[in-house]
Amino acid sequence: MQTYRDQPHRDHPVAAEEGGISGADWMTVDWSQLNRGDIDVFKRRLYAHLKHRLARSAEEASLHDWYTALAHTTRDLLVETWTDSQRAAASADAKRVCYLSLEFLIGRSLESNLLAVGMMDICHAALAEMGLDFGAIREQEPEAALGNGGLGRLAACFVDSLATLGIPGEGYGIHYHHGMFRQRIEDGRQVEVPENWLTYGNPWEFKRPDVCYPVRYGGRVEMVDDGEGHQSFVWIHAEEVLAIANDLPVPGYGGFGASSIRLWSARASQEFDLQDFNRGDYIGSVMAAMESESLSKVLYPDDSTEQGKVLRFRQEYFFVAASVADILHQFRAQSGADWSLLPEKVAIQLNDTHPTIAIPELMRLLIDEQGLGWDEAWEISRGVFAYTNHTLLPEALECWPVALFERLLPRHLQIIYEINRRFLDQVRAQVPDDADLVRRVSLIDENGGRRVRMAHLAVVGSHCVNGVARIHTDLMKSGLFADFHRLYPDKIVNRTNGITPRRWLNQANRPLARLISRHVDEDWPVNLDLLRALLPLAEDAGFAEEFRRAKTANKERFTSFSGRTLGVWIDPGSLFDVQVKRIHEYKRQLLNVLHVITRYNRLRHGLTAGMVPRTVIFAGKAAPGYAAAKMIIRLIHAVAGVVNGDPRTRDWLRVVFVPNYNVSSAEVIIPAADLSEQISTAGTEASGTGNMKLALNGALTIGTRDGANIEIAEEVGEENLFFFGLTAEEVAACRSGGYDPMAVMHANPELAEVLNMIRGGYFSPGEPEAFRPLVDALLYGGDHYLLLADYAAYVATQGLVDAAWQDAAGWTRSAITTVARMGKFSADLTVLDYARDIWGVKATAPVMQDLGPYR
Ligand code: 26V
Repeated sequence: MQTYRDQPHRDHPVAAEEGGISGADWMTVDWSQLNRGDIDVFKRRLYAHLKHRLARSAEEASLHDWYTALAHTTRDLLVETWTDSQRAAASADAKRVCYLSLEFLIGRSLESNLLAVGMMDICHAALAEMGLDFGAIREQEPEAALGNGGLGRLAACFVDSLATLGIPGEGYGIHYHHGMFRQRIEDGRQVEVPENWLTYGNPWEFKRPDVCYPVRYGGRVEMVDDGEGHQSFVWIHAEEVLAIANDLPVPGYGGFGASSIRLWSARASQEFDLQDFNRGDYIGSVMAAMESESLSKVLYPDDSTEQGKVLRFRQEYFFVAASVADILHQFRAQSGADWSLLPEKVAIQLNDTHPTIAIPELMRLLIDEQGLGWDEAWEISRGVFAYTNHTLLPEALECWPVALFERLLPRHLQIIYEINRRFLDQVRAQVPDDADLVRRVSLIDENGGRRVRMAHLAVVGSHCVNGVARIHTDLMKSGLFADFHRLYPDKIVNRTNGITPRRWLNQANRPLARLISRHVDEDWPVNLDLLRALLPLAEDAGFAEEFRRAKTANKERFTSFSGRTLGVWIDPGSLFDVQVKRIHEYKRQLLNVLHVITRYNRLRHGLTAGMVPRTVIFAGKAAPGYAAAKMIIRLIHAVAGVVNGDPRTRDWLRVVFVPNYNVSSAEVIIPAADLSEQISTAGTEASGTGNMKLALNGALTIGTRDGANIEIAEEVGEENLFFFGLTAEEVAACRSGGYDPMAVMHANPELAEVLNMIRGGYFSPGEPEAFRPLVDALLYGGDHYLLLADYAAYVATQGLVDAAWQDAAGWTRSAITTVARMGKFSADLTVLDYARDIWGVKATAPVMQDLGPYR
């Protein structure tokens, strides 16, 4: 069997030109072995871009100019593999997957692309000879922050895996002009600032003005009778916008495969908006054009409700209509017009319900434009679509008002009604005399204003529905989708999330990656299970020492980052206790704060026995309209102010909030973590992926039995992490069994003291009431996420963490064991599982035929 290493490394243009090192492996290569010719060609290309693209000399060039030139030099290196792999997929006539996602949280691309094409060492050598600092140049790249958090980052990891595995397919999304807002902290409060990642252009993308589709809205539907009893429907639209493609190449690791992300930007449709619609009203027509272009202007933050967000609804249809049109266009070019073959050639994955309108859109195109009958169109459509659910929280489930559909997508509403009519007939036939079941599963929610339940449409219109961790999938079956599970017992399956080891270990954690590569088969970034070879080394004192040194190097890097950017001094010898994720009540950052204050009180009262110095690190954004989350950020800053300023405690306890959490800061924070906080109320975090990133970087987890934490524990062993608190079943029982948070407080004097301090203004002396609503929500608002119920267990378990930390050798043994056993969470394996059973597509990269014990 051929493996990755048996293959000659793909020739890069650089190497081909000079006949140089075509097989350079940046991980193991000795710098003295680098080919002189390759370094020189790299330099020449860099200068050429600087001169011809930017019209700058080396003397004049700013760091940003160097970044742009370097990005173009790198892009040249990956473009050949990219176009080759697209051509190969087309000529093989292979089935491909289209991953539809409103979010792709890509982060920066320079370093990951250089690593993927195996040119990092050449680049370092060239820059060093030119007197340039790669680290400083890298910092010039703005983040492609086209996502909110885990869901968007998952999409980016999956495309990375598609590329590395050589699976034909790509991502489809929106080319937002403004990505995720930047978070600034002023007076301890979050302030949102618009993000402008495109100010200087994006050197990675290829604009495709020729790949362009009209997207229509509004108007009315007319029925046409052909006189022979055959009726059809014509949608007379009122508005039109153009969707223009922008392609981002995504190179696979090792230079074999490649994938892409096609992002649509909105352009006004000239003839419609500027001539017919607004004839004679020049200013008005330009305004109308601006309005249509606003469609791709900004990413919506995960806010508390989607209700009434007309622009968001328009965005969803905009990218879906363009993507489905593009998919059909490519199918037709490749396979002709036998639409029954569509499911053999294309799989469309719906990343959450955001792209669910693709189901009625495909039905509309097949029936209204291609003349297929309903049954045939429905069979094709169900064969193509699969849906991933990412949350059980009721407030996050999309329900769009019927009135909005009537106004903007009248034909789609008709089709949804027809899907619903046929589906409910089938339900009545399958389960007679259960009117309540019909009400519960209907695609239309009739309570209050009528609304379309997008999740129900996604379930009915897909051949497969998946959850993102085992417990989440089980809860989908027993809770949110229980009725559907009874109706379609085989439809709901689990696909536990994964992360790309390329970015999250090989790139982000160079000290550990280098150490691993010295002891483990160098293919580990494409076969993460190879890390199991580290297991015997967990007992090796010499290796443990090197492992600790790698961790210390990462902690020092974080310390200098936080010193530089925040002016906060931290002791790299202290235990780095890290909670980085979106701020949300269900994730319970507030529970972490309750522990910090408890610890602070013990220190103030001289109860230091068994305690170790800790630095508690937070980072995360709150949705702009989410008052409680914003107040939690303010509280963290207030507590940090008191704790960090207290000479009695400052050597024992520090609190740091890193502003503007994003992919790039995650790459610095995560490798530095000793302890990973995964403390959501059991049953609320669908999976989590930060939990995987932190464990893969050698942090031990303190967490609840929630999401993927459960499967992480199964892999690394419960003895190597710290579980605490109520299980999902106990949470359900507690909520329905007269939970009394006030009684919990009265029974625990330490907890009472903490709550009184927050409530009484101890951390906000100038504004004593500032944080009262947070405590009142716990004591009088029912404490929906059961912070007080889990408090005592959490604090006690944090004590166990201190004790474990004092046994440095034991801690390191657990950390090494954790890293060694995280192979299951490579996104490659997750994507292969989707590919095999849900998409029916095949990987072509040779390395992935050898997958170790998992496959
Ligand atoms: C959105 C909203 C918006 C309204 C306020 C409440 C709320 C709560 C959660 C969400 C997130 C919805 C979808 C999502 O991002 N899910 C995340 O998906 C990740 C990838 O599968 C997974 O690891 C996270 O556990 C899950 O929260």
